[in-house]
Amino acid sequence: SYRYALFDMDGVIVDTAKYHYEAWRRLAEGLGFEFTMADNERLKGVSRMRSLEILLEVGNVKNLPSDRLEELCRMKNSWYIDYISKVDKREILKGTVETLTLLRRNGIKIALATASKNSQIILERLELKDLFDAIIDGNLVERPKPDPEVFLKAAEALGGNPDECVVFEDAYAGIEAAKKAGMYAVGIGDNSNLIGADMVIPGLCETDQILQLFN
Ligand code: B16
Ligand code: MG
Repeated sequence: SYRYALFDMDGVIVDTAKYHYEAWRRLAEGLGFEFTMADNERLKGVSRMRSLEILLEVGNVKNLPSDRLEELCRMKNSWYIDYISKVDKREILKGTVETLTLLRRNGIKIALATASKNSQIILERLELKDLFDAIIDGNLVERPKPDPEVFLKAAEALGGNPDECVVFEDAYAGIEAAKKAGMYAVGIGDNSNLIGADMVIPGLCETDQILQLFN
């Protein structure tokens, strides 16, 4: 049975997607095109540079030199950090603290497994750090989701085998990564976006259903 729980961050434990969107929208506006909320769906779970590539595709902006791409990523991130440096506990998604606390009480080891390079500041602001036995974020992985690296590293940090791990993910790229890692994948959100998940639930507020997986 399952002994380890791996949680994605953005969209699973905290509602940061809107800040990512606001920063990308601002960048697109500066470049002279519109970037909609529907376009933004494609960026979920995807690395910062890959997100920029998708955004530029939407705006039909081509052939920028790599130093310009780096500069645009830096601009986006500095706005994003401005936004998240003000977040507080109200932005923790419903059920997160209860579910993680109960899992811990049942002896389940817990890791954060996120593509974000900003996990430290977010966990500090939300005072969630103590709920995790290991934190693997975008600073520690080379290959972004859908590559399984982030989840394999998280399992290793907890001392578990992939087939003992359950992954909680809101992005299609993350579900793909979890399945490639050989783990059980729980999709968070809407069924239609999360093809391939072993189970889909609306959020971590489904505490009973989640705990059952570990019995
Ligand atoms: P950063 P997750 C992902 O976090 C986000 O879903 C994605 O939109 C973002 O581009 C990526 O982190 C990188 O984040 O720019 O903060 O390094 O869902 O894997 O927790
Ligand atoms: Mg996510």
